[in-house]
Amino acid sequence: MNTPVRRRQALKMLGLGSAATVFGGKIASAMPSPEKSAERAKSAERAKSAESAKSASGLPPITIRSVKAIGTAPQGANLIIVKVETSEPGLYGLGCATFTQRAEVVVTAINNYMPDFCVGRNVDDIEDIWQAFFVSSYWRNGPVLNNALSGLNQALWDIKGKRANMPVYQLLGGRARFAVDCYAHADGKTPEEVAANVQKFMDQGFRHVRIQQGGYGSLQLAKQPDWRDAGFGKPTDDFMDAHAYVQAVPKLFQTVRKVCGPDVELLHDTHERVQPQDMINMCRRLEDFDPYWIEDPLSPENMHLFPQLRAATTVPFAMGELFNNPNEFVDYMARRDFDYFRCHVSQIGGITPAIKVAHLGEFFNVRSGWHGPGDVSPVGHAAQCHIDLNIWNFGIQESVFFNDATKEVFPGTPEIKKGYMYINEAPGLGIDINEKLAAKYPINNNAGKWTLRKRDGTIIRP
Ligand code: GCO
Ligand code: MG
Repeated sequence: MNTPVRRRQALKMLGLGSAATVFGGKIASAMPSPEKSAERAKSAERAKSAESAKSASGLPPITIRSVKAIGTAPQGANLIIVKVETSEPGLYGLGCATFTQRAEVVVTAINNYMPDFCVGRNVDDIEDIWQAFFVSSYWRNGPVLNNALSGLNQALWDIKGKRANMPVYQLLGGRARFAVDCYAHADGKTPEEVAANVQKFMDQGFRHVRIQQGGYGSLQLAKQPDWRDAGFGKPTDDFMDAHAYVQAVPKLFQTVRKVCGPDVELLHDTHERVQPQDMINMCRRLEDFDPYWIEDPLSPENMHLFPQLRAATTVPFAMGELFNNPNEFVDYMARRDFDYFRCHVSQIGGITPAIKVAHLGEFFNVRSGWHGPGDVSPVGHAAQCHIDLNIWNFGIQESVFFNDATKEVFPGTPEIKKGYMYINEAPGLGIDINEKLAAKYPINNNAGKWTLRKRDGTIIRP
């Protein structure tokens, strides 16, 4: 005779899940097969980890639903943006993947390879996704794949900020300053013209100004391109006279200091175009003009000469917009061979590696000077602004004036006021893209003008 067993008592007694089986009276037959119980255990494990994942962040796991590249050139320079859409309707992230000289190759890397790699992955696992994609091609550390990875990485940080309902700099640890001090670019055919432009930026509130006379290497000073007369190379190739340039830079600094005074911080970019020994001589002649930094004094191929250069002069150095991978700069930072790292954030793979570079720099008193001209998109500028607000060893940020068309394509583009760059307090990176408007400015695939020659036609690292 079946005495009615109190339900809770029965469950305790049997320690089994489903009450239904008990009351059916058929206990023996209910025992699941070993496979079935293994299967049940596994899905219980998955559910438990999902459950624990959820409970840990308190937010349901969200996965990547799609990844695509958006190319646009509202100001002439090719800009590449990665858009990551998620399993949560309306939640997406943006990231900068701008390698302006080979933009279409980055688009291919993103559109043809990232969906297969990314779709279904948990958007929260930023570090894991970075490490996994970094080696997913086996051959790694190049400008194309690093830029693609950067776009994905910055987009995931954007998503995490939106999910946490806070700006990315807060996720990084909050502000270390109220705004991002930045430098402007003054150029001109003559030192006097450059000095006048420096004065204009000082009047706008800039405390740091980069001075160049006729762009990199002062090409207007170069006379008699014998290679061109000899029919060597392409007529469109550029011609530089390094001797004339090395003579001109100290005169440029002298004139600007005389006109603009001792207080304005003056930066100069030699763009790796001068032989190391000439660089030493030129820097020695600049010491009296107290430059804030001399940038890319050596090419990445000549990094081994940095200790010699460093020992020969007191001017501060900024290095690194051409760096791809850490091996190119870790030892030099550790030896304090330069004072500012100039990485192009998307070239090294995004916010995740950039934060690591910055933290490494803190221990060796090397400060930031992220690369930030017109071939870093407004999304990239926003991303590095979040980093600049947070890191202690911030140095200075390169700025660019985005035109109205660009600001329309990218609502939330960082603003510049009195020499400071400001991002908004919106969650994530605080910037968006108008894809319809972006399509109005298609990218182009010309190979760019980076062929520079000496008088005899020898190629100069540009
Ligand atoms: C800088 C850089 C740039 C690069 C350009 C290459 O200091 O801003 O040297 O001007 O030449 O970004 O595309
Ligand atoms: Mg530079």
